[in-house]
Formats: sequence, structure tokens, C-alpha cells
Amino acid sequence: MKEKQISIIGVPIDYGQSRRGVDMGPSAIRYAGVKERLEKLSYTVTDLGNVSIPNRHKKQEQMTSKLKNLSQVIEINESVAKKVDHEIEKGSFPLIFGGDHSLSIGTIAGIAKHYQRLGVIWYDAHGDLNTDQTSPSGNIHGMPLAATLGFGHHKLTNLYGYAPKVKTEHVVIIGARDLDPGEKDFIRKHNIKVFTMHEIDRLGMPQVIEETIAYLKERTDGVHLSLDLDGLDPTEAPGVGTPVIGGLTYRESHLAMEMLAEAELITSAEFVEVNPILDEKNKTATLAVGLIGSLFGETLK
Ligand code: 6HN
Ligand code: MN
Ligand code: MN
Ligand code: MN
Repeated sequence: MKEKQISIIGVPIDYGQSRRGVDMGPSAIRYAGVKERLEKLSYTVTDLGNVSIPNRHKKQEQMTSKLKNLSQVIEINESVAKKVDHEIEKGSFPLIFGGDHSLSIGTIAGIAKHYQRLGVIWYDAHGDLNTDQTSPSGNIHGMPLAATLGFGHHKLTNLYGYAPKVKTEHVVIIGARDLDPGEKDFIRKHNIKVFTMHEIDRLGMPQVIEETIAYLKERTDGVHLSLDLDGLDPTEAPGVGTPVIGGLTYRESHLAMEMLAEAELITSAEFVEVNPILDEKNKTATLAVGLIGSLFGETLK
């Protein structure tokens, strides 16, 4: 990492999906010692606390569209975008903890305006490429990548006043193994670069990350890492709301983070979908902190 200043932002959002507990993800990651871990690597770390979340009981959900909790997701993500934008302006590396994956609509909105061609690595069991038309669930956490690319409900795509944030040819998805029919169509139609578990098993993680780095280095001027903990196998990361068997191991993920650190490719990052209620003794948050250590060069120093 070039920036020596890291700003931690917690986004305890759970409105993008249906299981309670993911709002405690940021606390669990903090409790697992992330700040100390990064300070040991001689970064200056500022924890900005959490973005505030409207209370579930105060605000009645308005079902004006089939998207669940749309107004809350918009409101939260507008403040996420603002906060992240501000930290980049100060020259700091934004490190965001979730919270469900709908928060990426806000983080990337705040980040992308600082780049001509922002790249995104989407490390996830899912594509998160659904739109209001294709979503099987109505859960907005299944839509953030599509929204970022300019597809879906206009309130999601135009969040923070511009669209699209990222071009389809500047995205690499790693770890996909549960794609909905509409997402598969989207990937084919827009020729999105995807390493499914099938390709990862055939090529091995070293080649997958080498290809990812080469692909993004020549096309982009900054790369955001969006790491959904359900990209990992549920045996190692059980504390997630939508687990899918047959996932990435800790070792593969650890290696991926080390290779990204070595390449000095990543300019912002988020670790999302940690749900402590579904976890076993904070295993998933602890694993996330291990990956964060590697991403910031722990094994190289
Ligand atoms: N995530 N594809 C499913 C849906 O409801 O759209 C699951 C999405 C999961 C999203 O894990 O961030
Ligand atoms: Mn600004
Ligand atoms: Mn996922
Ligand atoms: Mn996701």
C-alpha cells in the first residue's frame, strides 16, 4: 500500500438482506483486533466509527417497489459515499467493514469519482449482479455490483448523483459458485471477467490472481477490493448469511491477499457480510482480520 494512513469506516447495515445480526459485523472485526494488527505494520490508523443507521422500528418500510427497504438502503449509502469520498480527499486509504453487501453501492460511489477508470475485484460466492427485474429475493445485497455498473433501479444506479461508477470491462469476479439465471445472462451479455470456482480449481489461485493483476493493471488507475466473506468456504467462514459450499480456503485467500499486496494494486477495500450471530467464536471476523493483515503486507514486512 502506498498510503500510510488508513481510515476505518464501519457500516452496520442489515437492510440489504433478511437475516438479523450482520449489523454487528463491524464490531466483531474491531473486536478481533484489526486496528492493532495494522498499527504493528506501521500504518497510522484512524477508526471513524460507524455510519449511523435509521432505526427499524422508527421508520416503517415502504413497499413502493419490490426492492426490500429501498429508502433505508439509499439513505445509508448516501452517507457512506460522502464519508468515503472525504477520506480519499484527505489522502487516506478507506477500509470499510460491513454490514451487508448493499453498502458497496455507497462505498464505490464515494471512491469512483476520484478515478478515471476504477477497477473492482469482487471476491464473492455470488455475482451480486441482479437488478430489480432479475432478483429472486428482492434483497438489495444481491444487486450492488449491477448498480455500480449502471444497471437496475435508478435510485440505486444514480446514488451520489452519477452513473455508472465503474465500467463492465474493469471488473473481475473471483469465487463465484451461486449465480442466478439473470446474473449469468448479464455476465455473458457484458462479457464480465469471472473466475468461478471451476476456473479456480483448474488454474489454481496463483494464476487466477496473476491474471487478475495483469488485467486490471493495464486497464485501470485504481482498484477497489470488495471481499464478501461468503467467498470463503463456510467450514472456515461460517458467520455469513448466505453460505455456499465448495468455497475458497483460507490458504487460497491468504495467498490472494499477499499477491495483491506485493503488486501494490489495491487502493481501497471492504470486508462485508460478517454475521457474528451465525458465527462460531468470532471465527469469521478473526479470519477477516488475518486477510486484512496480509492485504496490508504483513508477510512481506
Ligand atoms: N451477497 N443471488 C441471491 C440474491 O438474493 O440475489 C443471493 C445474494 C447474496 C448477496 O451475499 O452479498
Ligand atoms: Mn469530494
Ligand atoms: Mn455473497
Ligand atoms: Mn456479496
